[in-house]
Amino acid sequence: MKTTLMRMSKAALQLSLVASCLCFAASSASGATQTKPMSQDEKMAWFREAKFGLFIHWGLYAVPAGTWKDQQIAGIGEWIMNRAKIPVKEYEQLAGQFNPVKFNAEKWVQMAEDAGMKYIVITSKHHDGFAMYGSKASQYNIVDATPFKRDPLKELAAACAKHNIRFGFYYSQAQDWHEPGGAGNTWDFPPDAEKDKNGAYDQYLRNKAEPQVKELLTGYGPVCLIWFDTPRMMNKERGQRFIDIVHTLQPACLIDGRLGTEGDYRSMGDNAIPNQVVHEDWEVPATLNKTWGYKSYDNDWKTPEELTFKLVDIVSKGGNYLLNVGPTAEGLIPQPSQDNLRAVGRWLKVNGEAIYGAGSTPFGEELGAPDPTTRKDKKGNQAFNAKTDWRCTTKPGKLYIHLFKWPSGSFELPSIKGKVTKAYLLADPQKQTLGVKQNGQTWSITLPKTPSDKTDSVLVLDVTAG
Ligand code: JFZ
Repeated sequence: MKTTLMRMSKAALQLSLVASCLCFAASSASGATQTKPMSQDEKMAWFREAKFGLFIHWGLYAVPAGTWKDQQIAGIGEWIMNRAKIPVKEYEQLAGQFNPVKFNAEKWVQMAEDAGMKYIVITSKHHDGFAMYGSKASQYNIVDATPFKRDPLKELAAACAKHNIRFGFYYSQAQDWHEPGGAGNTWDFPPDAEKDKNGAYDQYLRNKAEPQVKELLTGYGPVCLIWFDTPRMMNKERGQRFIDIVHTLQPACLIDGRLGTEGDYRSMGDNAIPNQVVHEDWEVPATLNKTWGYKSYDNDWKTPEELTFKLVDIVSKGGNYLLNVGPTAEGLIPQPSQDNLRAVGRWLKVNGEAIYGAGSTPFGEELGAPDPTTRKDKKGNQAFNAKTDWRCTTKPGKLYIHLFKWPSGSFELPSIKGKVTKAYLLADPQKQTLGVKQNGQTWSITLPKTPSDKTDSVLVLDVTAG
């Protein structure tokens, strides 16, 4: 070791010290040591604690904002190139108009923090193929192709590090409508099946997608996860190449459930909250209105009450909520998005103990039940009659009963094996004990007349193991 050190030039030595510090920083952030590989539980620990993340869909599609040549284009905003079948040469012109001078990484991250969100996932490249960071692998990127010239992902990475919020990237690995070999663009280029067979798709993967994922994993500090999506033509071997890149460069980085081959957790369908508890790691990506990328005329906002219910509902079923904003081409997060998220954050400030790191419900009857008839839901599955009066989240020795409908007089707890030793409202700074009556294995908790929160009053029950 000594001789090797001596043989190294001063510059090389400095470089290697920097490299080892970076490596240590990256792994210590997630609790691993360099010698012992992380267990899956260690790797998932932050995700299981976090529960609530901010998704950001931001790209050139924010410029047309849902309207192309005076026509409002139906569907989600970031799909406008595809829905309006805009030729690559025309869509590329948007880059020259993209100058989000009001973008302020600090403000975005502060908003996520105010909302009580613990991680941020931003589109580094969506299906339109435009990289929202300074990429060496493709000139079609925000630094080289827009008047803005800045790398917002660098600025966000720094702000996240400062605020102790984890940072990850959405990356569209398969669909790339800008490249002849990428999947999805059949209006400028041949059908996908042809690209698959003639090698164009693999060429795109090797020359653009794989190098770009490497860039994202080397230039932006610790990356908490990569959110791959729509795995068209992603077979096991192609998926494995991405897995190898992630594992080699940042072993602690999680892979979502849409790579096309197994990831670290399950990604549910968009806005699709399961009816029952799911006993594995999972996440629901969801919108605040009806679009991911900004659309100027989509004002169909979910209310703070709905968002709080969905967050609690998801946590009570064992999952994470990744909730999206679509910033404008000026670089601003729409005000209703900010207001509604901050309202959820105010509830979390008081009630976060019942969310962060909390586990799923031990009950289930409060979630609802399958419809007894043969009625089908919109997706053709057996209809489910959801109930919304209350939900339950848990921690060792604690049941958190989320009361969305305040019962008059008392709350009746379904059968449990253990004993309730104390009951109080989470919003009560004095933790004043509420009356508890046992009737066999069920329990009745006496409640005050008025709820402690107009949306979700959390009743805490200290319980002994049965
Ligand atoms: C995708 C993207 O195409 C879309 O633009 C957005 O980024 C969203 C988060 O993900 O679309 C999907 C992918 C999967 C499902 C639905 C929409 N799904 O499994 O239900």
